[in-house]
Amino acid sequence: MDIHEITSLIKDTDPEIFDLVTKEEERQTSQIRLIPSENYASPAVRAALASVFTNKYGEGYPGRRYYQGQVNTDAMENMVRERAAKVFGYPYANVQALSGAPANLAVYNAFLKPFEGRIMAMRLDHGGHLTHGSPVSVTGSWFEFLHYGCNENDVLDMEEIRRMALEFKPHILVCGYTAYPRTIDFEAFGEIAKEVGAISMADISHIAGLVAGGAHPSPWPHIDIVTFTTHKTLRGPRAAIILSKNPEHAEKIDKSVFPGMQGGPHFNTIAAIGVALKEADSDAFRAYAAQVVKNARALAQGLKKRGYRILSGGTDNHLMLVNVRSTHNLSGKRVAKAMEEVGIICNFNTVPNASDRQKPLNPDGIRLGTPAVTTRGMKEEHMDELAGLIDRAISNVRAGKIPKGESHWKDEGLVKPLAEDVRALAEKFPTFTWE
Ligand code: DSN
Repeated sequence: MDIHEITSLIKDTDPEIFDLVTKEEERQTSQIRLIPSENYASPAVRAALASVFTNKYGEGYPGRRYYQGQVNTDAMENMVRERAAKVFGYPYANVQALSGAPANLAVYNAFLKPFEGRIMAMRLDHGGHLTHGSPVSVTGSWFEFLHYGCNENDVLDMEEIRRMALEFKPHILVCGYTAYPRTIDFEAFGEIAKEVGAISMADISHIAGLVAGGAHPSPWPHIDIVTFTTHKTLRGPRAAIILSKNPEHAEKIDKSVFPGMQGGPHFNTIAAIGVALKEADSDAFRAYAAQVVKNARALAQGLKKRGYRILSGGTDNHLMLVNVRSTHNLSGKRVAKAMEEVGIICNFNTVPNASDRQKPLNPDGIRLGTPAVTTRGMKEEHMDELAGLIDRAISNVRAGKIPKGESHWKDEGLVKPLAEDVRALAEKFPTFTWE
């Protein structure tokens, strides 16, 4: 039985959900997905999610559960922890956090008391994350945050970060971002943390697959605690891993995840993490990770030569930010919506050094990434073709206020042929291609 047959089991029981699953599969196949935090999990990962492990409860950790019947779950969770440790080179791994936000909160909760802890992290509108102390996240109200940002060249200034850390004296210094296109200097972050007596933490959710595949430097041995989601470049299920270097930290983190923040682990998801880690520990995955970066560089280059402003001038990883307000007088939101109409899916995003019109829901930029298209087998030459398609879409979007009921396209006649060309490129690359 293949994954499509498993999906078809939904049909008789629940035709409405089956219909939406089928439509979503068609959408993911026919459109070009450039959201850098999305990917295509393999059929094996998806099959593990659908496995009998979903039927089992098991609060606690292997060998220390509150339920009987753990012979297979204990063996499986231990195996997944060992795989995580092997792939990332850290001795301790917690694989129970349900996703990235609870993983980050679990780390803060492991080491700090609410209303007493000081944390330093990147500001959200420069590429941080909600859980890095945004005022709308509990992290921002439970802990005192100081935020650093990018300099006028859209990159991190390690001297400035060091100066801020010496003054603020954080208990935890966070690096790792959701919208930063450049290599993170984990060694420099680790040294600053040591100098100020902080725990260093890296949220490598976006680049976990690149680290696993050797396409981005590893946080090991510079960073104390590493958190990441497993579904982005790592191409696993929607879940998270927390790595640590020393046994005291590992014990505190385990206690903070359970019983501190969660009940029973999702064993089917943990099994799927295991499958993803096994896939990641392969030459095929290392080639994939390298290709993700090559493709991102080629896409950035293709857009640059067509006159687009790529923040920081390019990319070292899987993503790029494009400031469309500065070149086309368009908001990122209008561009992202226009691109969706022709089948290219990205997300609008705040950018550093923005105009004074930038707001979170109406930012100056869009964020593009290559993990999903690379899984489909696209290479550098297709990135140039894609840049051309993106340019045809953006060049046809009207700037300024559009009267109600009027199209946001300059020429509506150009939309259908463009959508057909996007679909034709997408359909040349079936999903789940491995090479
Ligand atoms: N910040 C989200 C993203 O990068 O898409 C994930 O939490």
